[in-house]
Amino acid sequence: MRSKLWILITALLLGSTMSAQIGERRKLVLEPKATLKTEPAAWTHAPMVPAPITRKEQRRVVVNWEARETKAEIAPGVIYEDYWAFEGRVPGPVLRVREGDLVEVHLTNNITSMRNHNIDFHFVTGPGGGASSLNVAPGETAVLEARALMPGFYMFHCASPDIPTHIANGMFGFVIVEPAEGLPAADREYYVVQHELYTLNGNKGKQTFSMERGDREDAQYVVFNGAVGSTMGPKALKANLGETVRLWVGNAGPNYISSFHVIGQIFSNVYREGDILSPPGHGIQTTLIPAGGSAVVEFASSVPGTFLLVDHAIFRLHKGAAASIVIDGPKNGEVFDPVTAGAKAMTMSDSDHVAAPAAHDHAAPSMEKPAAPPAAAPRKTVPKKPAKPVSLAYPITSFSAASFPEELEDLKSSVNAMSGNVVIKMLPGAGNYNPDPANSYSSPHVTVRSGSRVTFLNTDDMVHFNKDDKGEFQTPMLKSGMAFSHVFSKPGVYHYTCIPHPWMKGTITVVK
Ligand SMILES: [Cu+2]
Repeated sequence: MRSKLWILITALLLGSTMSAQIGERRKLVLEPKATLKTEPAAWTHAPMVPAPITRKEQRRVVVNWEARETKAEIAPGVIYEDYWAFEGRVPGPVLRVREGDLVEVHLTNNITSMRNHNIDFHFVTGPGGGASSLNVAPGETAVLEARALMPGFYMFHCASPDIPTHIANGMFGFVIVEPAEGLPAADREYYVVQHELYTLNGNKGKQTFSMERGDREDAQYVVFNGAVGSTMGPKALKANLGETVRLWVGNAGPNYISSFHVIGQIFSNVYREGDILSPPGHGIQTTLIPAGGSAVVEFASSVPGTFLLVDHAIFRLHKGAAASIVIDGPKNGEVFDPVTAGAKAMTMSDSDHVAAPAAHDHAAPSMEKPAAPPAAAPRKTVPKKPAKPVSLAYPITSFSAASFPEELEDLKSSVNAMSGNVVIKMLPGAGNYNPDPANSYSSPHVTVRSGSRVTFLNTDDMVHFNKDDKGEFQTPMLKSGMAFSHVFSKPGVYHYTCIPHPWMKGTITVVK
């Protein structure tokens, strides 16, 4: 009797140990297919995300997608001729379903395609993730029904041979499978996908896929949402101060792991690898996203500004791996206070290059503010004469013509005039990587007559200094609001670049 009891206790203990090791299995009772109501599936193009699902029952959701071989501008002036896309865009759509839903996918391959295409859905339990069932020749349509069994944020991609080529050329998208109980609310949700492109070279014009570069894992471009600069400037993501921003971040690869980071933000929640069932990690600066995987990150900014989304394998910035989010709202000096407003950046200043007056927002010094160094600590070096007597730098406190120093009257002149003087503005945001010089300078390429004065005027909030390839001129460090002029006497083509920001390139052509 007693031994039987012990066997029972041991069995119970073993049983509990086993279930602990296995972990909690999620219970999902599937409603029979025949009883499910049917509705069109909710999907969007990047960077938008379909609204959260509020219904409480399983449905049959119908997706009608088309695979098409197309082309797109992947960087300024670079037309990629091998963009193969779901629903005409790279990345492909993000679909949002609920756990237990039956997803009915109709995939049509456009009649103009040159290849077969299909879809391997990572959310699908079944051979190939459905790829062989959905394999379609040009002009064909195939249908797959598959259940969303496990909540998560899943990639899908074409798995038609050669699989790497089809992924590299843009055939991917993502699926959100919401848990039956839903997700915590977020004020803003966006869909961002990183992937890299293997082109023959970085030249403008037509580009095609390079298998050799793909094999070497030597990408020419690393992009967010399909193209360099696709999610910057006027197309940046937007949110207000204090709003919870949830980014559904996919990494389509095909090769690179992403070290995803938002400069100037800390993720309050990270659902690593798209695991939205486990409690998220907190206080995370950078999260790894595997190729063919995802992460869901959240933050609520307590200060306004423009924040860059990057892959912190940071040289990829040069390949285009940047997007931005603009947080709108009033300044919050309690959290972030640029006390010296950039005055420290003038370490290379000399008496010819006077700093613009520091912008001071503060009526009274705060307790935390360190005492200002005496006389703003200008370096007491021997004032250097400008290398060329015709080159001068000026502080400009306002861009209104009335306040320009006499020598800068020419700022009013039109840009790129064949005769006379021109002004080249360093544009706001020029310090953020962008391969198109038109985003760095108001007129990156100018032609002037010999004897003309060319003025660089920094309207960006970062420091820039330019230099040409012939040793003709070098600007000092130009703070925001400062200008520098040089009179060109020798005809020639002067290629110039900003020393700290090498993508800021331009030419000054001087003719007789
Ligand atoms: Cu394909």
